[in-house]
Amino acid sequence: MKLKSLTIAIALAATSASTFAADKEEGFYLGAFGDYYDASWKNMRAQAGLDVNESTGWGVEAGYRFSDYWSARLEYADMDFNAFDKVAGNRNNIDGERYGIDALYHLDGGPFYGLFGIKEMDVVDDNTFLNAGVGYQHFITDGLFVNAETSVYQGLDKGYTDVGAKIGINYLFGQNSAPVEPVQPAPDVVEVAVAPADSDNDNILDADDKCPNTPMEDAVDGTGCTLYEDREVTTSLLVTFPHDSAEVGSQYFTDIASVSEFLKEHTDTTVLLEGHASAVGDANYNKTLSKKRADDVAAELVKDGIAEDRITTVGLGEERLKNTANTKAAHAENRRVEAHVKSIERVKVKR
Ligand SMILES: [Ca+2]
Ligand SMILES: [Ca+2]
Repeated sequence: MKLKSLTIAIALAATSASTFAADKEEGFYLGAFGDYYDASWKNMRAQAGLDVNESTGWGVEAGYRFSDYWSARLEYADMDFNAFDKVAGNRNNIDGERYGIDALYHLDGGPFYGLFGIKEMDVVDDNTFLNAGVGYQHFITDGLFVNAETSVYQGLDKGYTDVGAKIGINYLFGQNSAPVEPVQPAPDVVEVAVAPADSDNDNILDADDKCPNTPMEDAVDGTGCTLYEDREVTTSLLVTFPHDSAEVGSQYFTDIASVSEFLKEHTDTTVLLEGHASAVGDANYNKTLSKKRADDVAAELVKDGIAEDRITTVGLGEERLKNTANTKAAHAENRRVEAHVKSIERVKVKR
């Protein structure tokens, strides 16, 4: 039952929530332990009729930790076997000793370890054993640690196969007790693949687009900006007059107002008003009359708010007859003021 208790103790130690103080520095250690050994040696030859059973005891060990992974130790155990003398028919205790050497391998440098060793056991007579086992260490401070382990022992001289267990307390010398700065893990950089955006859908990616938010209907250039083209825009005016008159009929005011609008819209333009007369009458008189007709139309433009310096008037008299026939209709056609205004507009190219 003692073995069972020790096995439970090992299991408890192994499931301890405490973590092993990792990265132990190399160093010398000393320990003491409680020992249990389950022998079932029947009729020992050195003393016929003697059965040797389990032992409890204590021991000491001295070891050296070479690295995170490897330790070696010397062990001495003072054992106290329970024996039954079948000849005398009585039970008694028999002292024993165990001493030897073990090598320990610490899994991942952590709290669990495997061990193997060779032992000499002196109970009634000497026997040599090879042993192998597993154990667990728990560091209470940088140096102080407890451990629990169990081993299987195989006798080399006789066919004994036994099981033993130990619980110990130890001190590992030479540990640096300075607190170790926790190393903060570098934050993970999350790389998200993003399709290149074309926010205004003009087929020029945002990275190359110098004009964001281009209207959908506009054609764009290679930099994503609206394309423009030059377009000629024109307006014209024809005002006719009664015979020998320079008075502008009110029916033309709307046409004149639309020319004014054009001039206001295209501020870089000027207007040339050409006054004409029919061939009826004196040519010089007609020239003066035609000039007066042009000036009167100009006055209407000025009334509309057009600056005088944008207006030029010329009287061409009967020099450029529109209709050379000598009829009443032809004469009426020739009594006129003409204007043609053109401008270049920059207009958007549509997609
Ligand atoms: Ca774009
Ligand atoms: Ca754009």
